[in-house]
Amino acid sequence: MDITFCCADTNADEWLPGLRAALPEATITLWQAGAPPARYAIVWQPPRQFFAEQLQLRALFNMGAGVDALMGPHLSPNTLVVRLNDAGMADQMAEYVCHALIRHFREFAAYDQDMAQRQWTYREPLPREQFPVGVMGLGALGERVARAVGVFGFPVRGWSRSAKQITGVECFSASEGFAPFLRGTRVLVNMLPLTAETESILNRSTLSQLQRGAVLINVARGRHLVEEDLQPLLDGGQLAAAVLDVFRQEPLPADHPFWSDSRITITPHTAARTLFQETVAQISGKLRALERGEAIAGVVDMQRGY
Ligand code: NDP
Ligand code: OXD
Repeated sequence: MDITFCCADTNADEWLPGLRAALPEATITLWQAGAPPARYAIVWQPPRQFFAEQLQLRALFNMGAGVDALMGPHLSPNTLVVRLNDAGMADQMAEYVCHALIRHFREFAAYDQDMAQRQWTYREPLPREQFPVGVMGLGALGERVARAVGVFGFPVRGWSRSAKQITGVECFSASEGFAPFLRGTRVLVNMLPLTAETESILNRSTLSQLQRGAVLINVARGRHLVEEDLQPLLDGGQLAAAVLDVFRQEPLPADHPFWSDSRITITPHTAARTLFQETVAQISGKLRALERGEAIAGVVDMQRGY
């Protein structure tokens, strides 16, 4: 089994020994331009030249959950694209979203300001029924997030492409379910994959349908949000705050207006990181299953784009 490894922003000195230890029967090499064609690849945002040269791949393993950076006509139709399924990311997403939600609900930003001025100020508890949380995307990560939010007693709603039943979550689906889902949501969490259907789905029109004083938590992809629509919605009070982990341009440019807006919390695409042990175990297990001719989870449907 020959495997080429081509992962941007990834420490190959750590990953290659880990993968070789998990797959001693394989030959695993760091991809470089002109390398011979391999049967399998492990990638994260590979350059176009990689696709131009690696034309005989049986399967391409993405080192993340989102495959948007891989999609396009450069992919051979004979290559399976396999994404990470959870691999330790669902718990991280649940932590991130619950933190952002509770920080807003319990007004911790206001307490930070009070503390800076040595002020001892009580704030009245807010009724949690007034903070229904809506999770867009109920897949490997979104379902975990929805369940985690439910533990704190917030009303939870979810929206997905196909109809779902999840205990404790009011589920909506497809385009006809979108408007009722938005209407009853105050805290909107985006956990969708980026596809032709979901690009720019967070915009003036959709965000205006949320309950007034809404909060946006975008932990999926920057291209889901029409960035220029955000600050006018905050100015008008339709949105009270936004917590953004992902941006159209990453790193977020130093002169971007979001940096200086105290209503917007920015983190550097870190909501759920690819974890070494879980990822090595998942990819090596799937590679072996494929070699045995077994079906594996996480194969991307190229028509749907996720
Ligand atoms: P999944 O593929 O498991 O789940 C995707 C969910 O979105 C499914 O419920 C799917 O519906 C739903 N969906 C897709 N298209 C539509 C649509 N047009 N309308 C309504 N619902 C739709 O993905 P994951 O949960 O594993 O990951 C989600 C995304 O999170 C990734 O694609 C990635 O972009 C992002 N991510 C961000 C990270 C970060 O650190 N910020 C880290 C990891 C991932 P159905 O169930 O019916 O198919
Ligand atoms: C992913 C990511 O898609 O880290 O896994 O964004």
